[in-house]
Amino acid sequence: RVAVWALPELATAMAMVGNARAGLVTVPLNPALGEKELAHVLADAAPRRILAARPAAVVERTPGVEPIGIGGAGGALPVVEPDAPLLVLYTSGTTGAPKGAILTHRNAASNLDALAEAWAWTGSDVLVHALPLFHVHGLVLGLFGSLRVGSSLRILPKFSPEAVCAAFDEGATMLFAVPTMYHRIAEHLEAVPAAAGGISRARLLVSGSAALPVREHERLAALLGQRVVERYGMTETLINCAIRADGERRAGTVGPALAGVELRLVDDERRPLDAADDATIGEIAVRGPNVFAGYLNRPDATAAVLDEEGWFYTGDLATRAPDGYVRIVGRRATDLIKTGGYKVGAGEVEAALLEHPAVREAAVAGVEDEDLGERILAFVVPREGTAPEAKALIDHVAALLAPHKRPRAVHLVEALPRNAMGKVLKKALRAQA
Ligand code: MCA
Ligand code: AMP
Repeated sequence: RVAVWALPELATAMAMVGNARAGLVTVPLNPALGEKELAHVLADAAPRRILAARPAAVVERTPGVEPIGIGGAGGALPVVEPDAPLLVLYTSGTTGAPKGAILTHRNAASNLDALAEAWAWTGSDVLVHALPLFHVHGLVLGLFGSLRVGSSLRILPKFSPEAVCAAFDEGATMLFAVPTMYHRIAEHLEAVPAAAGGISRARLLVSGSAALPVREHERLAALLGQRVVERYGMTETLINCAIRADGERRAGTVGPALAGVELRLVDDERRPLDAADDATIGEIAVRGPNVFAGYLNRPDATAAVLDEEGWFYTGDLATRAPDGYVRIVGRRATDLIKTGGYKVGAGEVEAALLEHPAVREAAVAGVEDEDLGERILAFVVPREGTAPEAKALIDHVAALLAPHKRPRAVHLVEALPRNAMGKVLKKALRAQA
């Protein structure tokens, strides 16, 4: 395994492609990762090298493994087996530190070929995205997808609606973005209607990583004169469902299962539900060449989500229409938060807060947010004689984990509401917020 300091730069793409061709496994590192999370990833993945565009700038952050620069080198390439690992991508769970999902060459190749077919994605496309290169959306779909299909790619190092619109004025044809980005694009187009010229002629605008609310769909359709298509995926499974370029663009749905992906709804005992009535709710289970090879060093966690027949249990709750269109209605774990398209476990933020000397107890919950989908809130019982400032606690989490995991607000409380078993009542906290 070789880690790559995943700055949005050409050198990062070179390093990851080079690793893949050489049969090495890339562990992308979010350059904004806090010290605690970075230490966890380095200890868990134990990379032999860290490749960085500017190694001198990160050497102090990676004790134990010296970062080295990225450069060209010749040499014969080995034959890489399809089931060889390609990536280890860290993803949050409800409790504990993030787990490394192992994705293989076959996972990526099969999924990208199915997506290219569904979206009529070809070498004449110019894809634009401003997504980070350390998660599936920006890395596998955006970067590897463009390279596999042969389309051009414009990576915007920092998202802004202006930069996205400018890319379309200059000939981009496709956009991959999270709902927060679409929300900000809509705000921008309402303020500056003339900016819609290029983007309204886009061939395909794709949203994913979190639900795009129906009202946002309609608002975008009115502003752009075309509908955004949604697709649904997960780090462990890549993309499971997608609305096709030539399919019906039904707001609030993520389309049918992608070619090659078997999908079913199951009940609480994981028994298949036959219903395809757009009403019966079950957990989504998937099977196919898209399903990952397991979590690194975590056979227990792998066994909890992947059964012996190869079915992966997503934790997402959905209905299915007679024509196979899937509508996601919620998720099983209330302690998983999706904010700006990033998955954050409430438990990891609580653990980080508890490391602050002024924190006696902490509870974290996600509440609905127009821009981020969900906003992270923290409820803290301070230690006696202390009155920690919200900003200090927020910065503490940003420094230990990553800025996107920081609470957006902290409420100091005298006690946390608990049930008879002593479990914190997150619903009561949300209501209080
Ligand atoms: C603010 N900042 C701070 C602090 N407060 N930094 C340190 N400490 C603090 N206390 C900084 C942030 O680092 C950032 O800096 C800036 O202030 C703005 O912060 P924020 O508001 O958090 O960011 P944003 O600009 O609002 O980001 C919105 C975003 C982002 C661009 C939509 O959330 C994003 O890129 N989301 C994509 C997530 C994604 O790719 N998910 C895919 C997962 P600076 O601006 O300098 O950085 S894969 C997946 O889910 C599956 C497979 C799927 O289906 O796709
Ligand atoms: P991650 O662990 O970051 O890979 O996030 C995967 C999760 O994001 C899924 O399990 C879903 O809960 C959510 N997700 C991804 N795409 C969509 C979508 N189009 N609609 C609703 N939820 C989505």
